[in-house]
Amino acid sequence: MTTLHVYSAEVCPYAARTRLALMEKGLAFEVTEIDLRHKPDWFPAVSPYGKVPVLKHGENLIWESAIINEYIEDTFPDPPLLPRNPAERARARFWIDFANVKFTPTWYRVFLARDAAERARLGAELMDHFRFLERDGIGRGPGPFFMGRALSLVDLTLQPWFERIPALAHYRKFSLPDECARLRDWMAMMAERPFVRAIAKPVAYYLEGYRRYADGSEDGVTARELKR
Ligand SMILES: N[C@@H](CCC(=O)N[C@@H](CS)C(=O)NCC(=O)O)C(=O)O
Repeated sequence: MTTLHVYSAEVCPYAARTRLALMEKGLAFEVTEIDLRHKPDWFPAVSPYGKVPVLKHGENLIWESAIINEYIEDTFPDPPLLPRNPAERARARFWIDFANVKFTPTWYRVFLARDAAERARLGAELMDHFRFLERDGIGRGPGPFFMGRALSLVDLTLQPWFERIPALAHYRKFSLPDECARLRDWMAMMAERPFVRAIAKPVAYYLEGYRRYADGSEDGVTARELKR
């Protein structure tokens, strides 16, 4: 079988998406951990944006976590991680887009904002994103997953940020809104999945990781994403 190799960083929630998708598919893969503050000289040849994750499948290099996960789904269709029905499949892709275009950018901006009023505004925006995920996302279907009874790429796309909510609460005093009961149940259920547990880090690890964003000492390697 052609080798699967992930260029990853333990700290990176985007790389977690890829590792989770591969594990949920039951695929064996190798990992190269990239030190994002001291990237190896050869890294630009592997990653044109200079980011993790990158998936190498044989001679194919695939970039960008959402595209990588679609590639994994296309190449290894079983077990399916997207609905078969085209309308449902499109809806799953919408939530993945929402995660990338709305949810995660606001998340990082809340950490990066230096001005208190701006932080409050962005925090309120993030709370609205949570409510939207609750009301129009997971709350629309029978659960327990975003797309209903089966785990999908939507769950794997969002879960890494929910695991990091303790850092949001610690540094910015925002958390999952009380009324997001379905999301709260989903978050607890996802946290118990064996592959999520296999790569989860203790809260102290995330607090240390987000300290640099929160105190303004550095823009943070993930937050460079906002400046693309
Ligand atoms: N849109 C990218 C974002 C990946 C990303 O921002 N990765 C960060 C780490 S979490 C990174 O590699 N940063 C290195 C840099 O920007 O120099 C994806 O979905 O894969």
